[in-house]
Amino acid sequence: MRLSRYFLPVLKENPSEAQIVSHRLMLRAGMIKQAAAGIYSWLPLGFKVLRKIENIVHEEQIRAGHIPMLMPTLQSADLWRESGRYDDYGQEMLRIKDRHDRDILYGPTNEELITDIFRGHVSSYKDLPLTLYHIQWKFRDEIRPRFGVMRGREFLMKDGYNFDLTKEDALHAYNRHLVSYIRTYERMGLQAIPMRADSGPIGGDDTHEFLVLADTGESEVFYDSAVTDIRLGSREIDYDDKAQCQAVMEEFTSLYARTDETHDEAVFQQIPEGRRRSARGIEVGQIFYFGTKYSEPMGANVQGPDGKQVPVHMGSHGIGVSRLVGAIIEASHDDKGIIWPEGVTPFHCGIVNLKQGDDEADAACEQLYAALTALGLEPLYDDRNERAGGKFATMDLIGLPWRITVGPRGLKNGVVELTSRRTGESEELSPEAAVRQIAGIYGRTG
Ligand code: 5CA
Repeated sequence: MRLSRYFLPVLKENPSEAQIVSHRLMLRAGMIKQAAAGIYSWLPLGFKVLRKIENIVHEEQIRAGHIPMLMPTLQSADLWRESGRYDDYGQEMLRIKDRHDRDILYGPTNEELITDIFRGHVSSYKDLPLTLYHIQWKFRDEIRPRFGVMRGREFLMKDGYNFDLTKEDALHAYNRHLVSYIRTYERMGLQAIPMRADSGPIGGDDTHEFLVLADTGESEVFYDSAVTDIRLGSREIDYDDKAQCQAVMEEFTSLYARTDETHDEAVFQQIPEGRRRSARGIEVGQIFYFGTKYSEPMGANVQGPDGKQVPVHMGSHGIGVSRLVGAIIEASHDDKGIIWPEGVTPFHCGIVNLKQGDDEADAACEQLYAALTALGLEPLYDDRNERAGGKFATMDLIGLPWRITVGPRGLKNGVVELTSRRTGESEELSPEAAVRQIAGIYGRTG
């Protein structure tokens, strides 16, 4: 993409309505624009990051054996009456009447709808286990939408639902989700710690929230500092291997880590004093096991091996896809702007032409652009007639992890400059070597 043809409405001034850094930077970098309270348009740069996050979520869900699909945003109230949640859900649910005076609602979550799909099509234990998921917009009429996409009213969520014959199988699904979620967050450059939490309106006893530690987080959390040393890394996971998934789950959840809802001061005090931490965190996901809470009232039964009808054991599992954009920025920025982790960056690198209109500089930039594109990479080429300072400031603000700077002086010596956004360190090297280095960073080979 060439910046002269792109739509990147960056703001020079700090928007006054933004209270936290991610909201401020998303507005300044031209990623989002508020459409109404808690409702946002995703401008091209923001949309690109959102799609990258979605893709990682899809890849890791499919790797774990879960099946993608798509359910609508609008749902019939009748299904929610069956589960008993239509009256329970309260004012967070946006209720609408259609022209025939029928009650519909904008889905805040999908337990009822997926259970209806399941009961309409599955009748035997032989079709289990089954985990279906989708990535779809949700609406919750939050009392206080705030912090931009972090607490929106309309927000994008990945929600998945497992159907199993037994509690034991359903707990394997729980563990599978826990492991796949950690892997998902690590690919985005995030450490999200699973913490024991409260299940709220979804229900059930077993639930973990995934929290990214950040001072601006809305949740109060308590944990043993040793929990922050655990990483999944590049280990091989066999998602069909119950024992392995359980072992990883236990590794990540045995140390004390809880949100304030489940915090137990007496247990907390047993941790060695130097390791006791209380902090704030951003909730980027939550997993639940709730057994037959929906299958029983809604009649989602299967025939078991003994011929008897039994309600299926279920759980649901959510990732805050749009909230993650803000969470990543909270975890990765400096006073100049965003610093994207390579896994989610909207463009792989920037190309800054210090002297637009100079034949040699223009030609060198075009060649870099073509070489990177040929490797399947997406560079953002700042080809505007702007001062170098302005170009650097834009690149720093939008946070591409790598920048190649091209100018007549360097080209005389056959070099361009490759700069890391994270460290600020620069290196002079030939254009070909710069392309090779960037290709290596993103695992592309020519
Ligand atoms: N049905 C279950 C799991 S699919 C469910 O709805 N879980 S949830 O309520 O915990 O939501 C899942 C994730 O969505 C949360 O962890 C959070 O990251 C994100 N989320 C929830 N509410 C909002 C909101 N108002 N704005 C942005 N993200 C939100």
